[in-house]
Amino acid sequence: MNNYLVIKSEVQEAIDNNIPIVALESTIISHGMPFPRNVETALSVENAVRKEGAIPATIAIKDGKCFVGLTIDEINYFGKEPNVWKVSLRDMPYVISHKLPGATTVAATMRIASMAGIKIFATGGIGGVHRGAEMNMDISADLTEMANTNVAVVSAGVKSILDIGLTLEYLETQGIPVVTYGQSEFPSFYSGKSGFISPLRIDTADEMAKMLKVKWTMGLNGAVLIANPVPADQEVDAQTIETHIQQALAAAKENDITGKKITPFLLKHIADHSKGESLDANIALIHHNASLAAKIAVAFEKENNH
Ligand code: PSU
Ligand code: MN
Repeated sequence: MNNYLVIKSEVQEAIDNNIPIVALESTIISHGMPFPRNVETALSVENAVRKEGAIPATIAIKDGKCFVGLTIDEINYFGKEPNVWKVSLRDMPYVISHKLPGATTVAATMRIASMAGIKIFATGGIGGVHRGAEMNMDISADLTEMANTNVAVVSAGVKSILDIGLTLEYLETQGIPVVTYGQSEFPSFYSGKSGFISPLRIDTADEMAKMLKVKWTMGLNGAVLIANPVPADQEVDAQTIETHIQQALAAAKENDITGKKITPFLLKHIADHSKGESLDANIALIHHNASLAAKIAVAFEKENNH
């Protein structure tokens, strides 16, 4: 396995010395945001992790290897290069054996983070059960990966391009604890509200760390999905977003967009049609999630090593 992992020296040093680490994904850079804001965001999100006392490890695939921790040049490359694959679990062996450049989704990032021994991961939004899944069977591998891999995922909840209710049901079936930070309602990415009560609520990073320790010490394998509501002053009005989502879904149908292309297509459509406010909210909430993930990583390290 080590033949396929390249761990940046700063990250390796952190692993060796029990310094908290936060994994970050790269699909958001290559397929989730336009250049140059994708690169600016990837770099400033790394700084948000550092500010809380943890080391960032952005993960991507290149030259037949999984990179854990990227240089500024590499982040620039994944932000600019037009032919980067969106790599979920099923794409990993092909992209690696063909030495293609690949940006990793939540599922693939979790798996690679876990191979490197990293337990805490921050992202913007996860994949989930799509609207109409009872017909199209479109359920993200992010969810099945969370059932198996011991990495805590901090996100801003589930975007309403997905079916939030079905996604919560699926997470329950897979035995994945869903914990909202600091409020009782489960958030929906652009908005702190969703209309769904969160299955669990925790108000401090210390309590999150304690719960992670119990889960994994007991051999209860899999992720914890930690939902961190977008800061109130960055929320996008739910009705406005719903209108954009309806239009994006209609455009996807018209253009026959399905499979792995659908999530990036919907995100781009919404960003292009919302005068940038959805992109601003997206960037704000990723910083917010990275900070919380770093606080949890610091608390988790204390829980385990003191
Ligand atoms: N949702 C977002 N932003 C994203 C993604 C999802 O709000 O960037 C990306 C993540 O990388 C996630 C992936 O893991 O899309 C899910 O894709 P799919 O539904 O094809 O599994
Ligand atoms: Mn899908």
